[in-house]
Amino acid sequence: MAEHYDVSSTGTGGGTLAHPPADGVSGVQRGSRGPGRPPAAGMSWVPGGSFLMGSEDFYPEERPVRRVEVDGFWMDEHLVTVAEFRRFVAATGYVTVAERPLDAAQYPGADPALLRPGSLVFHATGGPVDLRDVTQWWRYVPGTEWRRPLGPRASAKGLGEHPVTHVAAEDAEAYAAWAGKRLPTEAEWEFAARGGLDGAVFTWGEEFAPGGQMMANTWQGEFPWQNLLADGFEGTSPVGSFPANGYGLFDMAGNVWEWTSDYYVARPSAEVQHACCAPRNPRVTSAQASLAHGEPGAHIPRRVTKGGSHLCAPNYCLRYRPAARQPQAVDTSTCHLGFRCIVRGAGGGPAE
Ligand SMILES: [Ca+2]
Repeated sequence: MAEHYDVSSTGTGGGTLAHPPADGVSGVQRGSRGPGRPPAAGMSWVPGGSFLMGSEDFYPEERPVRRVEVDGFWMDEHLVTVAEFRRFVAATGYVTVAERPLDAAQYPGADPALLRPGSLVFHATGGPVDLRDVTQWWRYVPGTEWRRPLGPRASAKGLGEHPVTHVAAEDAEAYAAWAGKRLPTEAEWEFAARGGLDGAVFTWGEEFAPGGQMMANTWQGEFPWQNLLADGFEGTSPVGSFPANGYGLFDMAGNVWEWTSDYYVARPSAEVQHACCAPRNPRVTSAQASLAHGEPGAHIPRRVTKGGSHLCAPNYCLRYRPAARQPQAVDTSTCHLGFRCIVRGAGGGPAE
């Protein structure tokens, strides 16, 4: 599992949401209708432009704020749903990573009873626990996969319009290829999530719940035991249950984390940080650079995931923000990680 930071240890404090004033929204073209018709139903045009990527105010891996430029692209308005993923599997016979037999050699020291196909499921604890020990609330549950996201014995009825979960990076890539789409880079994802509000803390502005309105499916209360459900959802929520952002995109914060195509590095490269002009369509393509040396599973490359989830709470993981990012081993699937796709505009974009 990816590491987490306690907000209080970063010196910001859970209540510190003020952000330095954005220096304008240069290059952002809000309300652009896009170049012609969408390439597929349910996609919004994200106009591209330059923006301030990252944040100085929360976790170290989001720093430094730097100006970055991306070209325009079409993006799925909502997360890929269970129903959509079902159509992909029906058409292709695709088998996800969580359904495949495990190679014991890849998991030295693992309990043989757990070396069966499955995925990670969250279990709330009975009370406060040591937040450094993720095994208190994450369990590998054999038999869990996208059709049975809550475990093999739990009902999956009524989840068709929820985001698909328990998908590893290659599952998301396979779906995207079938749909004629791509996964976004981290920069594309973050630009899209900001919805034209350059430098804002949240995808909708500076306040967590403006006028008392909940804007995303997150965790209210003390993680991982006290879920106050102020937003009405304990686990995932049907896509589009909360207002869209400035580019017409739903759930760009909360609900489930989203895979990107970039490998994870803790800091932007020196070229990106010190470029004379805003880097255009930056990406990280080195799997080697993403390895977490000295940690369990260090041989498995990690991708950037974005957006936070229904398990993100201020006391543990205040990551339902566009700048937030988290590494995830490419073969890992969980109950709070899904994806959405993009189609790059005629103007280009990063080479694949
Ligand atoms: Ca919630």
